Amino acid sequence: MATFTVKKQQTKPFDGQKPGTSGLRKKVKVFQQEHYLANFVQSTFKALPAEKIRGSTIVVSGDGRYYSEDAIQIIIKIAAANGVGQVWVGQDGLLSTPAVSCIIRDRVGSKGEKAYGAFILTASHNAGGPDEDFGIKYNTENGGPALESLTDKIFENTKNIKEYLIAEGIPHVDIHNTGRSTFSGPSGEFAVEVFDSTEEYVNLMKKIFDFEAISRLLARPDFTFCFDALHGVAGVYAKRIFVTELGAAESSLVNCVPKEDFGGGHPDPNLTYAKQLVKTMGLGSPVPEEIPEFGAAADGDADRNMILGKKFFVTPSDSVAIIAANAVGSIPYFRHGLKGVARSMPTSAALDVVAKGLGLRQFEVPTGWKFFGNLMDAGMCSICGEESFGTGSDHIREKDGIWAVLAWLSILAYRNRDVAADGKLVTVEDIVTLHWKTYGRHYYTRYDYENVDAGAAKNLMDHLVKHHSDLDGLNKIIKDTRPEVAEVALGDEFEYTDPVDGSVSSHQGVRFLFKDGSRLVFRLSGTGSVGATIRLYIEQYQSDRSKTGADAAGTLAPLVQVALVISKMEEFTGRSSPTVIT
Ligand code: G16
Repeated sequence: MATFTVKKQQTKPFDGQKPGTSGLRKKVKVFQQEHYLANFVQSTFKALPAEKIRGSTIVVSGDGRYYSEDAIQIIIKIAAANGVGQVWVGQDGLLSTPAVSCIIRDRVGSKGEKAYGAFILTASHNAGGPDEDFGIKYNTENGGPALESLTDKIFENTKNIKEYLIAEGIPHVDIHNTGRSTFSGPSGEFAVEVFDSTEEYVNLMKKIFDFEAISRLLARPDFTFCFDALHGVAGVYAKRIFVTELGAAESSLVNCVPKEDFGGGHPDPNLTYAKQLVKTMGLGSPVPEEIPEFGAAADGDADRNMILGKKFFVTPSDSVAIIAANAVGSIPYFRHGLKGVARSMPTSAALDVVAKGLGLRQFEVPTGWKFFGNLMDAGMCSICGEESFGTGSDHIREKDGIWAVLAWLSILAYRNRDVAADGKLVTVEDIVTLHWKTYGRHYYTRYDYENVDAGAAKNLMDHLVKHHSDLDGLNKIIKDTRPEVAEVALGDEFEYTDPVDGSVSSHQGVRFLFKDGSRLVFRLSGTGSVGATIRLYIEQYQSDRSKTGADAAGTLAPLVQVALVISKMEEFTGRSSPTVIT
């Protein structure tokens, strides 16, 4: 057994190591600076109780993006030096974000240990490669992202760090073959265990869903299926679940080999970046002759998802509402009912209408999956979702792309359980349009202005807040711009008081709530790595069941125009159009 010693390495603080909406995301070149990653990891260990770290098990893995293997080796050495007992690594360093959450909650090691926390190496949907992004985030014992109280402590530590602990004598650990390597250090044995990345997660999915029912759906000659992993880590799980377990054709999987640069693409499952899938599903041009009935994509770390039907896009806000409305009958895990539902503030209120209809508790939280964790731990919420293509449930404490696809396949399987009288398949579009007829429709779109000058973005937000103190003036501007748009009834900055621990999160987005229920929300993204990204969320509710089939872009055009005028978007940013529309 190799032995190691602990060295105190002198270092200096780096600016800007503040974790964003979901961890620290920067260009690879920033992370490659000597001591940069080590500083952040040491600052994290220092923010955690020493007695919990001593002898603990920590998971370290991610979406396999460029720099992951180097980062895993560094973290192993710092963990050993800080007294961690063992590090669990998914084979090849791969674990999706939802699989990490599952591993923390469910995996029991050979000696009966459970994981205490995890470093997830991902910048999610951001591009990868030597000139692109890397990221790291810490997840806690409940399997969810660290709460603000912890990330604030980590950030404080990064500002004062003078030294970190690192093990000397641990060689490069093989993370490509499963097995256990042990080392002897000053405080006893330290181990690195490399294990199959899919097993626990697949077992969990089998407990939640009726795999036989989904297999029967996939076997129908009139049901065709397509899944695009955008070269992210979802490919590993997709092969095992959709092909091996559920019998889908291998050819239904595209871009399912994980690549460290995501094949040069942007692993973001939306209408702009999932170009190949969008085309396959008949939403681009030219329209293919054969279009699958169901298409889905996931992002780099497989926590986001996009659901498409034949020539049909399901907005993420509708997706979570529809899953909630259909869960009890379609998904065995929910057969005893839902404890409640939750959405992030900018997500459309489609979920609220379902909650009201079903008599469920409903919560509106700030953007960031971490805010759902407390509700779930307290047994207050079963299903939640975000407009940013995140959907999930209390089976883990992260959003879950593969879970969302299985949820949709379950709903389709349930709706098609008996062959319809006319023999026709109930499609994704049928399910969504029926939902609108039952609950009304929230027309919804999001405009992103990416990589805007940070100062200009701040000035725009300050300008918007000023409108709050002069609603009469604001309503005059609106009337002059588009008289058909309703008046603003309330303007504020969203503030959330966590009903479980009472913590308060302020400045979580600038809101304009209109008298007819429409909403405009402006936020600065917390997940970019350069400059600022302004997000503009636009929503209009149509309760008249006969008017739910209109074109979304046309319906929302007046409200969009109002948003651009009241924000002076072009004046502040110099941008005449957004970089991404979803
Ligand atoms: C993260 C969070 C999500 C959040 C999203 C968007 O997702 O986990 O809860 O909705 O960022 O954040 P922003 O609007 O601040 O960019 P991911 O998939 O990037 O980890």
